[in-house]
Amino acid sequence: MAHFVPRASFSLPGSIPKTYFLGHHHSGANAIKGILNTINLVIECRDVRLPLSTQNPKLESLVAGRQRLIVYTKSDLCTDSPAATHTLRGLYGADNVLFWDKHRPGTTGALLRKLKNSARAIDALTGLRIIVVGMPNVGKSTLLNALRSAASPEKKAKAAKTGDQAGVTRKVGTSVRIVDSEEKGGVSGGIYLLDTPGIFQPYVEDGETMIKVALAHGIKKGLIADEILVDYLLYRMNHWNPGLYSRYCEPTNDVNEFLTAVAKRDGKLKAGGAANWQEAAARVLSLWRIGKFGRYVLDDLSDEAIRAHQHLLVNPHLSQNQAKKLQREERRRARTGD
Ligand SMILES: Nc1nc2c(ncn2[C@@H]2O[C@H](COP(=O)(O)OP(=O)(O)OP(=O)(O)O)[C@@H](O)[C@H]2O)c(=O)[nH]1
Ligand SMILES: [Mg+2]
Repeated sequence: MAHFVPRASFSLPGSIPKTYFLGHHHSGANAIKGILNTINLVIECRDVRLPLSTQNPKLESLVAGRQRLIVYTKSDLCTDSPAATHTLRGLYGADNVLFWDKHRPGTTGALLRKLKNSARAIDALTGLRIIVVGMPNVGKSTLLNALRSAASPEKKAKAAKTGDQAGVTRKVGTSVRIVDSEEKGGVSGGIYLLDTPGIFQPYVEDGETMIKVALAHGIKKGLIADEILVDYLLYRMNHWNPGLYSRYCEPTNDVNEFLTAVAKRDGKLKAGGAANWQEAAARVLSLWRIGKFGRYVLDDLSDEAIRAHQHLLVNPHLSQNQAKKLQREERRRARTGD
């Protein structure tokens, strides 16, 4: 077999939206702003596969100067990028960062211990009031439920609704008691957590970021066609390790060839036996989302890329007016469905 050469770059289709800032993101951001002065600690959740792309400049300015803990969620999905955790800890300081995985109770326990320490440090009669913020679908509500049931195993019912799509939580929740007050064996005043709706960024700087966020279900399904997402994933897999999909086909840069192989192997066929690319694409994406095509960080975490990202957070390419115009167009598109 000839030596396989992956594509050097991914050519972005022109149709990729650059904004997904919807009405409930706007009202959610205002609601968060309105209650921040009653809050002692901000937990900001970011998807560990997208540590930079799920850092939201809008939230950044909202919570600036507040005590903050960054929780990188879904760490079960980035085990193939071991250096990433080291880099991210280094960026913020190990004490301000935690890697969380809903399947590993130890990670929830570590977070709970941190929160109890913070509660003891402030020793307020009103307890420690925490708000959980982040981009859509990063796992905020799942984290709240996990903390609550770790602290009170007898509470079996979920306090917050969760689901693998953007926009499950629509409003700032009522505060949920995670840890009881001192007289019930907890910490002074107790620990309370407020869930919030995922807030999208006013706009993203490039189409590739939007594709990455779409892969992780951070925007509405279907906004970017599944076939485009699979093509991008194929491009990335070819750089990580083309063997990731060897059960389907030889290394290829041709998404149609890949999808045809998946369709044949996994029975995603139309009547008559032709490959159903749409169903094959959906299959590939759902397998990737459970780690079956590698558990890699999608963002570039080189020093240079991190510096460029931090620069853009402070100096965005688009003016506020240009961003607002894009948002208006996007809202109109969402309303009219075109
Ligand atoms: N693999 C994995 N999946 C997770 C983890 N945490 C959350 N999820 C999944 O991610 C999806 C989104 O979780 P939610 O808790 O609803 O996310 P959210 O941030 O509250 O989303 P919005 O309310 O839509 O903003 C769900 O399918 C969760 O099961 C994790 O640690 N690992
Ligand atoms: Mg939620």
